[in-house]
Amino acid sequence: MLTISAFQYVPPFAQGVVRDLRVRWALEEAGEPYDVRLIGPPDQASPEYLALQPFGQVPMMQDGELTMFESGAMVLHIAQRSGALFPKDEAGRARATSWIFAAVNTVEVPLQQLAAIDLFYGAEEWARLRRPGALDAVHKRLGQLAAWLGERDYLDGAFSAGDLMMTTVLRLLRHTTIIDAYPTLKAYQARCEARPAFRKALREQMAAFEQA
Ligand SMILES: N[C@@H](CCC(=O)N[C@@H](CS)C(=O)NCC(=O)O)C(=O)O
Repeated sequence: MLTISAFQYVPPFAQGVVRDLRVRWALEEAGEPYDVRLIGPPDQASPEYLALQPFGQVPMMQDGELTMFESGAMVLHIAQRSGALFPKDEAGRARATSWIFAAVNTVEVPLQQLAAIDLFYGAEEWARLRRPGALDAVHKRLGQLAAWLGERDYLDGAFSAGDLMMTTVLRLLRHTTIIDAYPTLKAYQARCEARPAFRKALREQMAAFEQA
């Protein structure tokens, strides 16, 4: 059976946003069962794990002979072969791929920078000085995303892997109320997170932390 890696434990601020959530969600949407290999810091630094995930991060995914890293690549892989998360037509699939990359490359970067300032470096002087600029960068991207979304329910037609990735990226702001300034984005995030596959993926990630 397909296996993904996830952390045995993370502090509460990270619970529910660790990036294996994306892959779990995609697998739930695709109806693919999976095993989870729970790891901790010693595993991350081990030669055995580094041979599977070059950066010692989670998630890693093993599917038969295939080993993958990078959550965006995994979600794309699952979407391509299941059909559950991708439109049927070639152009629609290409556009959904654009949204996967937009989520991880264009939107996640500023949101992650703000989250790091707030959650890891809040007490540092440089973080206090940098935060206004980082916040502006977040508002710029959210404003553009909200403008694109308009009155649509999803980014491009029906729910796709692009929406899945974008929703998990928006979750990086959950320690703030920033999303409240964008009611359509907030409703979009809630709409995607209401999907049974998301609820199940989140429950599964949290279950490991509760056990730990
Ligand atoms: N671009 C990678 C990022 C993975 C990542 O940042 N994973 C975090 C958990 S959410 C991690 O393993 N952090 C520990 C580390 O970087 O050492 C992906 O999307 O898979």
